[in-house]
Amino acid sequence: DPYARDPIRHPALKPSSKKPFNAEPPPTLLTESFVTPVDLFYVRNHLPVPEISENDYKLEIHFQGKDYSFSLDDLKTKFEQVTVTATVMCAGNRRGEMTEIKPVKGLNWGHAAIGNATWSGPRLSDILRYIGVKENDPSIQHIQFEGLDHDVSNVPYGASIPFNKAIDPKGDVVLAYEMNGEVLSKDHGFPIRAVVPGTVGARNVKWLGRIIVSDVESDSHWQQNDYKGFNPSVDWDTVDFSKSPAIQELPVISAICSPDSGSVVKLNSNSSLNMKGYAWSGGGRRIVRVDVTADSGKTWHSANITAQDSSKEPHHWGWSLWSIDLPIPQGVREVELWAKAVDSAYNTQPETFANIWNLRGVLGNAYHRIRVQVAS
Ligand code: MTE
Ligand code: MO
Repeated sequence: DPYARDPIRHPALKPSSKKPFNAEPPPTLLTESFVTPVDLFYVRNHLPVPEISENDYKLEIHFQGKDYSFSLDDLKTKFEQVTVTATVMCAGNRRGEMTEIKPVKGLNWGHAAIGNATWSGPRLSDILRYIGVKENDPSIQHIQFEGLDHDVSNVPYGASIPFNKAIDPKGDVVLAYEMNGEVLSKDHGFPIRAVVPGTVGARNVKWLGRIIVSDVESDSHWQQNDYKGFNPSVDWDTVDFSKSPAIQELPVISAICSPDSGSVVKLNSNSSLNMKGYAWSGGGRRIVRVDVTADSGKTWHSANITAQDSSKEPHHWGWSLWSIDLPIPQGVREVELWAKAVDSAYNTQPETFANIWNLRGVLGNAYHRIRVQVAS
């Protein structure tokens, strides 16, 4: 069993698959802290967790026919060390809601396949410059990453990001060896992970083993034939993966984490209900507003942003937490609560999943709607 040496996980993580391990925490725990605790951070593995010894670890970089190699010590001492606050989210977060429209292919995620952390290590842009990569070199278009995890035929997990993102010091791509100030855990990529802020989880390659400076995207399955969006009418007979770009920046999203969907809630004495959630947007766009309604949009209220870091858009990589005491009409027994966020480019979320449905169930960012019963 290639999964026999996988790490022990926190019992609160709810698996949608055990081998490989994929799990998310209960949504109500997500809004308890701005920085998601490591052991409650969702896990999305495609393959067994690789065994890597710190002393033998080498990061290989391939550039113009040459291979460069860095030990963990090199990465920790040769370059300026930075700490970046960044949210990582799976493209399939909230897939379960999309499935209610029509089945899709993919793990059945709820709305907690997202987490916010601080990541520390050297900047990728500094390392690339160190080996002689020039920012204006027209022959370089993509930076490819390979993980040290591989399938039974020895094919590693792989992905790539645009060169512009990688070489831009303000792009804040970090080769992290620490998460929330602790040594990176096995599930989250020990000893080194590429953290690509503002970019879909799939490109934040864990157990980073090799970087390839290239004119083309990664040819991996995950870059070419997965993690792409499609027209809602495209099905498995008509889909052509070569026609859609690989997802990089993610669109604006929000979700209600408390109360729990389907729960029985008690109103405050002034007939209001406390609601909490997260909101985030890709590409370094900050959340500027979260709107909520208890009457299907007749009346919208703006929630209070309760936690957000001070970095400025378009380099704002962390999520925002929000909270509101929302007035609930008197005498109501059941109420539907909706939330939608607005980012610093005034992008907002689509109303429903019906018109953004896609066969892989990715990019599910419609208004979040939950129903709760009101206790008498
Ligand atoms: N990196 C490697 N090497 N192998 C993987 O399976 N999964 C990717 C990405 N990086 C993956 C990987 C996907 S799809 C996501 S959503 C994130 O890691 C999940 O990161 P996490 O497990 O730290 O939350
Ligand atoms: Mo993912």
